[in-house]
Parts: sequence; structure tokens; C-alpha cells
Amino acid sequence: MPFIQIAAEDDMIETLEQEPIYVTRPSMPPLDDFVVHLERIWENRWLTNNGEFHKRLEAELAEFLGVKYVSLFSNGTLALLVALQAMRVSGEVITTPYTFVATTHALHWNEITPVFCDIDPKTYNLDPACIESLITPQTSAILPVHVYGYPCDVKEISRIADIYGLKVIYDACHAFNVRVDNESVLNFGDLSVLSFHATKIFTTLEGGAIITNDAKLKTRIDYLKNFGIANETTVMAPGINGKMNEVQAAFGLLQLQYVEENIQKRKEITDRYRTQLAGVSGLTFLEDIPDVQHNYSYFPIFIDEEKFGFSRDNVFDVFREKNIICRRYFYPLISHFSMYRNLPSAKHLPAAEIAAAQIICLPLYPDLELSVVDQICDVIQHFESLRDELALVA
Ligand code: T4K
Repeated sequence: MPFIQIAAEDDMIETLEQEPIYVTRPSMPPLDDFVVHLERIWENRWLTNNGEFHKRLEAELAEFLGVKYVSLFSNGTLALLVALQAMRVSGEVITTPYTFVATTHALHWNEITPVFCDIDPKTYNLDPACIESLITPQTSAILPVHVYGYPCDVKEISRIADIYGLKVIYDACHAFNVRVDNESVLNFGDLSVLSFHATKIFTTLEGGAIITNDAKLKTRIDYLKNFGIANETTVMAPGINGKMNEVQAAFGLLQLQYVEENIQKRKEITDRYRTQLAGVSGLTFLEDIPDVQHNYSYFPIFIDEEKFGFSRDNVFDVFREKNIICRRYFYPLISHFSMYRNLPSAKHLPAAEIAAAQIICLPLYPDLELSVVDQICDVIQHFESLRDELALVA
């Protein structure tokens, strides 16, 4: 590993002393504004169970996102679990292996068999062309993920689902405020699920939501997240506790004031990465899609070892040594984990295998300075020049 040795001799001591640069950092609203909300919560002594802040956040989010109904949850994983229950999904569900493990675990917890479908190597989303061959009499739904906030081929997925009478639940945990042809991507399918985790572009510390356009479904979801309770004496269904509390909701209301400004800053950082890394051979990244409003939630790069001259893990390790803490979202593939690897559908997923072997998500968050983005790109460019030097020596 010649580069790693060179890096260690170079400026390693200096870089190890630097503050870590994380893959993401939450952007915090002004503390004083949060204290005002906390004082109100102290006064009200209403801490959870559909309080004032919870109601306001559901209404303000629905308006901001351009959707009809929002049901808030304590996290995205519980929202996924409940979304599957609300749609009465059972049997087999076609889904992607290239996602965060919570997507598949939500199926497992509902005693549903995940059926892995390969991804489109250009979009990294579930490939609609692979869906039909996986449908069996047991298939009840499709669970695609808008990976990195890039929208799935929602029209084609709807077309297939309609032909076979399948439900569609989108894991939209990365897709906050993404629009296709001016329409929220959250309006496609039967339900969409959001995550408001600390690492997401809009956060309520922990949190999540289910989006629906159907009032009856919203009522069912709200029962299910509150133990199935309809009123003091009636329990409608075996529900769970998935409720968001007032502190989370108050934090979310403040976050919402800054989210557009933060997405704009993310766009500037993304543009800088794209400019700096354009033309690096063996390295690819996603570009904006016409007529899509992106949210710039991640900046994934894909390293083709043969063309780049070094492996993804060479680059990842050198970043670590320089205190640049990237993440390999999504490596390993979910189909490699012990609880899923014996499924027949886990065996042949060539496009997803390549993506998982090549991925690094570079740091991206609103406060990330452009000079730091340049330093991160320098690390990659250093690899490139070393590759060229080695080629000359050889
Ligand atoms: N579906 C999809 C497609 C998802 O991506 C996720 C979550 C879910 C479903 C489930 O939604 P939730 O139930 O989580 O709402 C993170 C998150 O924990 C996870 O929420 C997220 N996806 C996943 C993609 O990433 P880790 O293990 O990488 O998180 P962690 O704690 O290592 O954080 C990453 C970096 O962020 C840290 O190095 C530093 C920074 N950070 C993190 C936290 C928690 C902060 O600066 N402050 C913080 O408070 O999984």
C-alpha cells in the first residue's frame, strides 16, 4: 500500500491532531429559541401523546412537504414497522439489499420474507426491470428505497404494482423534501416513511413519520402507533408505542425554519465536490436529474479499483488516518448479514455487490467549510497523482 506509507510520512501527525471531520453533523437551531419552547413544555406539563407541538409539527410538515397527512413517530424504524402493519402486508415483499439495515429488519419483525431485487447500476435504486421475475403468489408488496434521496422510478414501480395488485411502501428516509416534476416524491405509492434521525437533513433528534393521502389510513396509523387505542375503553388493533414526544416535536418546528437554507448550503458543497472531482478516472458520483428537486442529503462516490488504481478501502483508510470519518453507506450489503444470507434471493445481486464494494459517502453537512471540502478532494487527487507516478515507474 505505497500511498498509505507516503501519507504516514507526509503530514500524518498534524492531521491526527485535527478535529475529526464526520460524514455528517446535525445543524442546530439557536439554543435560545429552543429554551423558549422548553419553557412552554414545562408550563404545559404536556410531554407526549399528541400535544401542542406534535399537532403543530404534523400540520407544518404537511404544508412544507406538499403532502396531505403526516403521522409523526419516535423514529423511522418504528414508522416502517407500522407502515407494513397499516397496509396489512404479509408473505413476501420485494425490496433492495442496498439500503440501511432497518429497511429489511422492519420486514423481519413483521414476519415477512424479504425478497432482494438487484439495483439499477446508474441510480443505485431498486431496478424495476428485475421486479417482475421475483413476483410469486406470496408477494404482497414492494418496499423500494429512495437511496441518497434520489427518487426511484416511481412511475414504473406503480405500473408493475397495479398489474399484479401489489402495495407499494416507500422507505423515503433519505428523501425529505425531494420533488419529481414539482410533486413531492412522498405522494407516490401507498405510503412513504421518513426518518428524522440526528444524521438526517431534517431532524427531531430521533424521529420519523408516515406520509399518506388517505384520511382513513392516517387514522389507522395513529391508532397503531398508540397501542391501537381508539378511546378509553376501545382498543382497535394490537398496536405499539411509536409516538413522538413534545421535546422532539418542538426541536422539529425550529429545524423546519432553517431546512431550506441548509439544503441550499448542502447544494453549494455538493457543487464544489462535483467541480473538484470531475474527471478523476475510476471515480463516479451522482449528478442532478432534470425536473427533480434534490435535497443533497449525501455525497456518495464510487471507486472502481481497476481504473482508479487503488481500492475503495485504501481511500477509506487514508481518510480515517487523516481524521476524516467517512461512511460506507451501504456496505456490507444486507444480503450478506447472517440473518438474510441464506435467502434464495440473496445469491445473485451483481449490481448491488459492485456498488457496496465501491461506495464511500464523503462528509456533507451545512457547516462544512469549502476549504475542508478542498482538503478532502486533495486526498483523492493525491491518490490520482500517485497512480500516475506508479504507472510511469512501471
Ligand atoms: N431506512 C433508511 C434508508 C435509513 O437510512 C434509516 C436510517 C432508517 C430506515 C431508519 O431510520 P431511524 O430509525 O434511524 O430513524 C446512521 C443513522 O443512525 C441511521 O438513522 C441512518 N439511517 C443511517 C444511514 O446512518 P450510523 O451507524 O452511521 O450512525 P452514527 O451514529 O455512526 O452517525 C454517523 C455520523 O454522524 C457520526 O460519525 C457523527 C455524526 N453524528 C451522529 C449522531 C448520532 C453527529 O454529529 N451527531 C449525532 O448525534 O447510522
